[in-house]
Amino acid sequence: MANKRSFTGGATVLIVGAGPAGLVLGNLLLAAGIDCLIVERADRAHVERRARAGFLAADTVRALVGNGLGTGLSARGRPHDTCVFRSERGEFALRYGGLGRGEAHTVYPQQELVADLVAEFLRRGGDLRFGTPVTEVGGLDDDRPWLVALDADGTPYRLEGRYVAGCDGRHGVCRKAFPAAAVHAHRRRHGVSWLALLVGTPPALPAVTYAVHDRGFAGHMARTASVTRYYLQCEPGTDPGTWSDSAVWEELDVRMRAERFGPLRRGPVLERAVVDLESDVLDPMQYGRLFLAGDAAGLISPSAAKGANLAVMAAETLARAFTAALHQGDEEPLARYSATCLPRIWRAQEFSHWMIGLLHAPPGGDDESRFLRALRDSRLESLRTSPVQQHAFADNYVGI
Ligand code: FAS
Repeated sequence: MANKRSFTGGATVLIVGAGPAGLVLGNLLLAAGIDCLIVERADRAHVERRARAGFLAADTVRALVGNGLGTGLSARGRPHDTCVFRSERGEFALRYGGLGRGEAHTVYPQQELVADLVAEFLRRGGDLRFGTPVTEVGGLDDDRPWLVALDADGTPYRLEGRYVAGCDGRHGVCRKAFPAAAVHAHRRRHGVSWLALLVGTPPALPAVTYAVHDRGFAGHMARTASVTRYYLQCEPGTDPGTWSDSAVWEELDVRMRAERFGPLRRGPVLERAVVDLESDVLDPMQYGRLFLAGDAAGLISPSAAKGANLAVMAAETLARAFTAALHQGDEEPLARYSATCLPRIWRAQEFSHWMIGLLHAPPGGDDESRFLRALRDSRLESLRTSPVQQHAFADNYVGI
């Protein structure tokens, strides 16, 4: 517990984490005239440079543009309405933008969105404390929850508020503040790992391209006019440093079948990291005066590009609930926060799980592996041929 000297006030809503969830929440609360502050352990440059997602769903774009947070993405975001699937059988393009709800994605790198949200939060007069790790969250059953943060020279100080919003990601301090008996964590390791690559070349292909191959999955996703995201399925536990640039391009050529469908644009690999595909969902997403949003409330595999979109959905839902409680004294939306978000989170989890089955199957020669590969190919074939499947795909791929 921090000593008396370091108590320095607080705000009505204390937000931990300056990712998409925390920043969207903070901006919406300020717009509603609710004072809040954001504490972020990393420095501003790191937060604004961290490359992650890049596909914003139509609901997310509406929420951002509708709340005055879409200037950057409206100016520099690019519409995306088609994805391509490649396998031994050939290649097909699915223009999902004309199916289902008839909506498309917007390609806009998460780090650019985060930079826009930081600038807008500060322009709205927000208090955003970078380089300020939170070490403890407490008082959740009282009416003045608090958190302990470390200032620039590591001195702990305490902040108090009416509510705490835990937007500090999967490994943050907030989800750990939930008493074990108060929450159920649904978890799944999918047994699949991806080498996540950022390369310094313009996108080689006009659309997201998913390549199914017996050597493992490969994927191509645009990010900006000069940077492209690639994924290569790899062995769990792989050291990304063992993949040289030339090894990366040779393997991408094989799995993307460049010989058959055309060359990829080679260039320097800017970033490489291994992502183990795993998912978890915390239920409920709230305990006492602490409310979780984004990855803090649940992790979703990047197989269907839902992570950042779910973060914005939860932040918008939480902002509305805080506003109802603080402006109208209506606590119902807050009480129903988890019940409002969880069905959408599970729907996204279900689709992400389906995508993992669509894109991966074990390579082995045993009966089970051959059976799972045949299932994967049949799923792909019905997506290629069945209008019902295509509409369902479009609805889930863009919708939340
Ligand atoms: P974030 O993790 O973005 O933000 C949490 C913030 O809390 C961070 O800034 C962190 O520094 C801060 N924090 C943590 N602990 C703290 C503490 N104790 N005190 C103060 N601050 C603290 N999704 C896709 O859809 N497509 C992708 O291609 C994709 N790629 C990804 C690649 C990687 C490597 C990762 C990790 C995720 C990727 N995701 C992707 C998912 C990603 O987009 C997340 O879903 C999204 O960042 C979630 O946003 P937030 O919940 O705001 O959490």
